[in-house]
Amino acid sequence: MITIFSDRHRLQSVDTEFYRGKWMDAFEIPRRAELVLEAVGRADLGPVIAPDSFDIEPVLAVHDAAFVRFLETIWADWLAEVGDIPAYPNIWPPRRTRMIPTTRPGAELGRYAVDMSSPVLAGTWEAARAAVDCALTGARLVNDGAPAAFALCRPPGHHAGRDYFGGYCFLNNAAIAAQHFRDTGAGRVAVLDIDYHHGNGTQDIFYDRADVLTVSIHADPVQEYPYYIGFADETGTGAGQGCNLNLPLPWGSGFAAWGAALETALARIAAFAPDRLVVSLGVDAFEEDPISRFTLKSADFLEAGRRIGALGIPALFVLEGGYAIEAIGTNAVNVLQGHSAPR
Ligand code: FKS
Ligand code: ZN
Repeated sequence: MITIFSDRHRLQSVDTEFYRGKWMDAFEIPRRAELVLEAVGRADLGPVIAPDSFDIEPVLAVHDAAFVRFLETIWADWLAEVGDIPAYPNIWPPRRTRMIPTTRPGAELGRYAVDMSSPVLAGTWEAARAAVDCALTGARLVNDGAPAAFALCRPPGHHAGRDYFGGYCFLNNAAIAAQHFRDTGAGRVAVLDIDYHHGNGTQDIFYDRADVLTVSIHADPVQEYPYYIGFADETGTGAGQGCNLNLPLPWGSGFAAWGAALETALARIAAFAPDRLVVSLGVDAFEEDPISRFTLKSADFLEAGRRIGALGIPALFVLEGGYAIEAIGTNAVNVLQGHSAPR
């Protein structure tokens, strides 16, 4: 399986993040991607290539144009007004706000940000674009006949919606790849999100569409980020009715419950009979993950990969979360090796 990796991911790097009222050592750090890359090499998974450069069109097929312009330009505005420090919102618009454009970067950040975990830096736009390029290059390889490809994306993407960012995510790599599959001939595309956190951005982007099935296994949003969304009764709307499946699980869930949810997810995907599968590959359901509360073991990720592979649908894996530094590489590569294992 080919891995697509860009070292431009390092442009998104902070030492600390605001977590439960304190500045703590950051969880979403460049070392995560480097460790996954090392594990790919150790496991002899296959070649690692740099991404091709795509133009902005596939990004605009998913994200709002004003939001994209904001992401591209906000750093310069912040730098001019505030200086060379990470850019955070200083206010959020309340409900029933008219959302009139402002002249101040702190307020514009609040218009589009959902939380405090995703500061904009000098290199954020370039890093986010590089991650999208990894996903789109992987999609191209799958379109060219590869049974699977691995987009080693960083920053992650599944919390980014049409016009919002947060949860370490700026552009929704998986959604952009799924839309790109549609725009290059796939009639139906499924997105399977196995990150510990609900893929709220991805769900939201495709919620009213019948051509893209979104399925997510995640921690109960009553207890866990991104909260408010990701409940089992969210099944899609309009033409997309029945094309979203949420499988929330309580804190403490292990492979007994998680594996059963995966079976449900895979049965739904098989019934949908997609031409392409995008897997939002987070490995933060791991038992040692420092910010998560599921108890999957490294071997469980191998089994998850096998089961996904048994679908036999050409698949693009897109890296999302996973914060147990010592195991992130093994866990991610286990899914990929399970997927490629002969059956
Ligand atoms: C609140 C602590 C939690 C946000 C957690 C984000 C999880 C991100 C992720 C992704 F895949 F996107 F990286 N912070 N301050 O793992 O879902
Ligand atoms: Zn996550």
